[in-house]
Amino acid sequence: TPWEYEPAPESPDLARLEPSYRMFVDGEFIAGGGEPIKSINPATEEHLADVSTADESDVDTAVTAARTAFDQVWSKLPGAERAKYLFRIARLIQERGRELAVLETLDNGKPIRESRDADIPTAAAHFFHHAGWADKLDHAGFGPDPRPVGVAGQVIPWNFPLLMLAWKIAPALACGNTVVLKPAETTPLSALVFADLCRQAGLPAGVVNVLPGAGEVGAALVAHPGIDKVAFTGSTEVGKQIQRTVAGSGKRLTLELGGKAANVVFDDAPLDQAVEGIVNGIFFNQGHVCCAGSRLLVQESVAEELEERLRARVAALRVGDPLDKNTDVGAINSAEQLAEIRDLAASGESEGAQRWSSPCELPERGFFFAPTVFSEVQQSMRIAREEIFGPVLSVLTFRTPEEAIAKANNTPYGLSAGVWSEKGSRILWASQRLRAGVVWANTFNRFDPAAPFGGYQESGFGREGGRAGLEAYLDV
Ligand code: TXE
Repeated sequence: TPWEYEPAPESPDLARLEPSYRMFVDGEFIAGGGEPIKSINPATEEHLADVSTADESDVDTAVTAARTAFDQVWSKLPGAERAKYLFRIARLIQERGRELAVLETLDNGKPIRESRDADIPTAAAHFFHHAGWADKLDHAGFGPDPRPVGVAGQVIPWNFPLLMLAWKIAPALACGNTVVLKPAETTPLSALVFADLCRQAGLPAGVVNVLPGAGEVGAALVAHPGIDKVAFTGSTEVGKQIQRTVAGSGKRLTLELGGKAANVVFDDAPLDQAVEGIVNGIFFNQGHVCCAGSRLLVQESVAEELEERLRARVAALRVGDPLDKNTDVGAINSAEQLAEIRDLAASGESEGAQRWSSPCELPERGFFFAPTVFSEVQQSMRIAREEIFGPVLSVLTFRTPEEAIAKANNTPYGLSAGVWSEKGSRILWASQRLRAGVVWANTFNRFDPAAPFGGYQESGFGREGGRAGLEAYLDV
């Protein structure tokens, strides 16, 4: 593929960590008026860098810069010219892939193998994919004279900092919009290196602005009257608040929120392959994944066998130093998130589910949680209903395919699902009945920039990726 690149090194020096980082507005790195963030490494609790944050007046300055860049430069460029910048950005993500991968791992806690092989290359792939759209919008059937919406205010979470940025910024720029982006407070660093990379690509000033800060900065951005389109990925609770804020304002909105995906294993499934998919589904990125397969639904006749193989596999996962390229499960991103995971796991025990945790040894410092599997889970339990956003799997069983579908759909969410079976007819039957934006068959957590991603119900609305993803950034 065009986005392969050399592996990242193990040395943290290559992250080129600066002692302090400033926000990026109108093509310049400037100090913000907010209280600086002390960014820490969740795997060691060591201080990584100080990060300047925005206040309300900085939000205003950034939105004004984005508006000027939109009116005077970016919306006037032919699509083929915008494409060149997107290609350049994609290439620079590859070229600076080692630096970005190490930085992402330091700031987020995810294993270097994942940032190196998944986050960074997929972010580059997103820019390549959208570069290809920029000069074809007139011919892609969007309707007459498709035009950019204007200035996009984008708020992203901490689980895939650079990748979520790519999902948001690449389609916005391809369609001719300009952007003010707020990264999550615990993971602002890769977004600021990305800003540097935009400068390196010669992107005109004001086209991309990055404002680090806490939720209030996001709230001020979303509410700013100069924003035409809001894109948010994060918790369902904040998504609902944002929906109320923008109601009646005429702003366009897309929301990508939480999930509680069912991974459904039928009795004819290839069990070893399913075990790999279940492990990937819930332990990839420490389970900090909105589409994580957090509910395993397994047909009763194979449940015992599957659970036995699953525990043996989970016990072999290497948990610990995220910079070690052999690590499978890294650090939980923050002390707050760790406390939430512990709380939900404790509720599982007190509500009567059987808890099994991997006998792995956890590092003494840093935020770690042993991969955990709950069996004998009932649908009414919190661990079966609430998003845990951590390395915790809830196992439920079913007897008939109809019961599997009913249980899988018994959730207020609807982001993703998995089906495991040797029978194509059964997979099609199930995928037509599962109420989820993405259904994976005999695999899990596979992403492609050409495939639209997004959910139903409380998982939000709107799609990111592919042609459907561009609709959010175009007026016809
Ligand atoms: O999310 P928040 P948090 C879920 C997951 C997790 C829980 C809490 O279950 O345990 O949410 O995580 C910004 N207006 N997901 O607290 O607060 C915030 O600064 C505008 C699922 O981290 O939603 C950050 O940049 N913005 C999810 C971003 O919103 C606001 C990924 C997300 O933070 C804001 C993350 C406000 N009022 C968490 N308040 C997924 N879908 O993948 C906060 N923010």
